[in-house]
Amino acid sequence: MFQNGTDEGFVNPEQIGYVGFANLPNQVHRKSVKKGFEFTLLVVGESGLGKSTLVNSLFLADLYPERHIPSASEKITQTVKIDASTVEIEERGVKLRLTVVDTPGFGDSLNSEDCFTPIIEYIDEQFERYLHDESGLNRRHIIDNRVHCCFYFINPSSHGLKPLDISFMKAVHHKVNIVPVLAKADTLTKKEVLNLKRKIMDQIDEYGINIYPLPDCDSDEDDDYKEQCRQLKEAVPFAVVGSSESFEVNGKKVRGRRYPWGVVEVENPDHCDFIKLRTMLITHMQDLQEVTQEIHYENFRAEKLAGGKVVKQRTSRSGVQQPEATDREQALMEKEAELRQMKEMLAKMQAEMAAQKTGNSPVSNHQPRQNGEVKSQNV
Ligand SMILES: Nc1nc2c(ncn2[C@@H]2O[C@H](COP(=O)(O)OP(=O)(O)OP(=O)(O)O)[C@@H](O)[C@H]2O)c(=O)[nH]1
Ligand SMILES: [Mg+2]
Repeated sequence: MFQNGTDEGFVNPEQIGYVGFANLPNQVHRKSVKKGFEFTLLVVGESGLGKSTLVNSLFLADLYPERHIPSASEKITQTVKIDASTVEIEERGVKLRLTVVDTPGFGDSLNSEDCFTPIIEYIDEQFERYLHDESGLNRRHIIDNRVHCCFYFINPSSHGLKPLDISFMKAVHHKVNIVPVLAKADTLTKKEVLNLKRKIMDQIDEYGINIYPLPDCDSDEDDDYKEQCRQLKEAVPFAVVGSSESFEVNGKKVRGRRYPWGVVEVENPDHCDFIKLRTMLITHMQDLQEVTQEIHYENFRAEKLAGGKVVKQRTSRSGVQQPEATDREQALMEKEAELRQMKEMLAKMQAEMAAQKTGNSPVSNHQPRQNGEVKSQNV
């Protein structure tokens, strides 16, 4: 049997045929369940690493079993533009509006940073639109298209991260939750996967790249959940295999890749981390949304309020700490406090004047004014 996994005994917590987001109500209160979840996933990386194939295997094809699945002859073609597809799905009464944003892979162009500029612009545009809608009148029905998670695909045939991988991740790590993915894991042996994973994590540390930190689970969670969290953390970067074809293995139809020596099964946790990646996304969907709102969006908003001036970026959540106020926000808050004080003073003075006219003072701590003069305040 072809084995390429990194951890044995990982149990898919969901039933076959379900994506698993029906468990989301456990993560949030009822109001958002009624409204439904909005989630956007972005896939980025070098060209030909299997991004389009993976997102198709991950959600889109699975969600519509009755939908036409392309045969080998109509395979996924090279992605040439940023392509967002949205599906609205309902599982056991829970609604999810899922947008998958597929991007053209980085090519071999000399000025490679050019190829990721449109992706960064896309992320910023979604923040911009949200900020605009949030400051508008109809704030109840804002559609959240902000990018909540970015799968970054790493080439399995390089000996770790390339300079382009590092510069892309550093350019966006304060804008989006990065989840690194080791592409085409079927091209590596089990030992090679482990070594490459270690190397990539070392480089992520060394270059100060902030990837999405999978949250720790509470001590009162059950042991199975704790074990699942541990295995998910250990699997980063997730070594994945994608395929748009299905084969029959032991009488069961499975999505996979056929080799002369056997079939690599996409959804077999012993073969790759595909199921772990999907479980991670579902289990931490709520957290990914919160980090997007509290850190990445706040960074964007702070920078906007500072008039484009670069402000100190927050890259992680520390407890319940509120985002740092920028100089401009601070100045605004001080002005507001000043204004409030002046209004109070004015009201007090008017009350005193009225009391003097009627000859009785309503203010117990009334102080006689010098020369009976009231200075006008410039509010
Ligand atoms: N061995 C192997 N091949 C894969 C895997 N996933 C996809 N492929 C193949 O790799 C080729 C490129 O796949 P795509 O999904 O188009 O790659 P992409 O990253 O979307 O490429 P661009 O759109 O150019 O960025 C296709 O021939 C796929 O069949 C995988 O996990 N393992
Ligand atoms: Mg593609």
